[in-house]
Amino acid sequence: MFAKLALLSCLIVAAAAADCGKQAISPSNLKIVGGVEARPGSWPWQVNFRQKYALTSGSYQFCGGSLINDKWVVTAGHCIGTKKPKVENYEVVLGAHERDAIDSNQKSYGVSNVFLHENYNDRTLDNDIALLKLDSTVQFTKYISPVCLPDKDLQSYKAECVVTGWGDTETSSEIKTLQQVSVPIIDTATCNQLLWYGGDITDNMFCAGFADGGMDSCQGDSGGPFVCLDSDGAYDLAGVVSWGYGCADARKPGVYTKVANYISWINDVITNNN
Ligand code: 4AZ
Repeated sequence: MFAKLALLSCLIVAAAAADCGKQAISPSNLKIVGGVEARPGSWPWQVNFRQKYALTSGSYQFCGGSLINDKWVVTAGHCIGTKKPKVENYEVVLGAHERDAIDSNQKSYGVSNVFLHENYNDRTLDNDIALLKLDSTVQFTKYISPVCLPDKDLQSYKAECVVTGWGDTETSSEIKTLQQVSVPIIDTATCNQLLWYGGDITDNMFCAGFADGGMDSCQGDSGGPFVCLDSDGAYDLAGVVSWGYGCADARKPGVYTKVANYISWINDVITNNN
């Protein structure tokens, strides 16, 4: 986090949706300018996506993700990449606040299967989305619970949206607690202007941030949640941290995968592989 200053599937989704997007621990004030440390447990769908070291024991956080039900995580396609992933090297930690330290509220899961979007393009980052199936069922706690999938257009979110992660910060790359920053959605016509992204923003992406920069997601936040408060008081996973030119630079806001375009893809993968 950069702080510069089908029927069955319908039933499954409905069951998840009833209890999604609400935290037992309310987040700290989002109106603070700049990224701040999150209140521990206040983003209970945040996934600490880790890879095991090849030669020594242990693992390192390389991406984020979002828990969407008791078995499935949404992340970015580029966190997986186009080479066949070695699922045995992945680790999904839920309920974490410190990036690396282990505390009593967190739980670690293995990944049994990975589903990269069939049309993921690693050059344009179009369709930058993937699903992870966990190797066992998640028990929800005060610190671990799922986010809702979006059921509306981006423009209809009235409240501010928030991005969370353990990615790089300007002040120090050594901030190791979960950070949050509130960034507004920028319309794609603006974001595709010549001095901005000059047409690289597809209909499967959206931009969020400020014309002058200053607040943004950054390297290491990829795959993580961009959530917006719905009128029903629950958070929806509007975006997945995808890419950007640098971090927090003027006219180069963060770019996010538009999750609303993938609802039937997500439901199909889950229904066919549960
Ligand atoms: C990355 O490399 C990355 N400023 C993530 C987000 C942004 C840029 C880069 C957005 O993972």
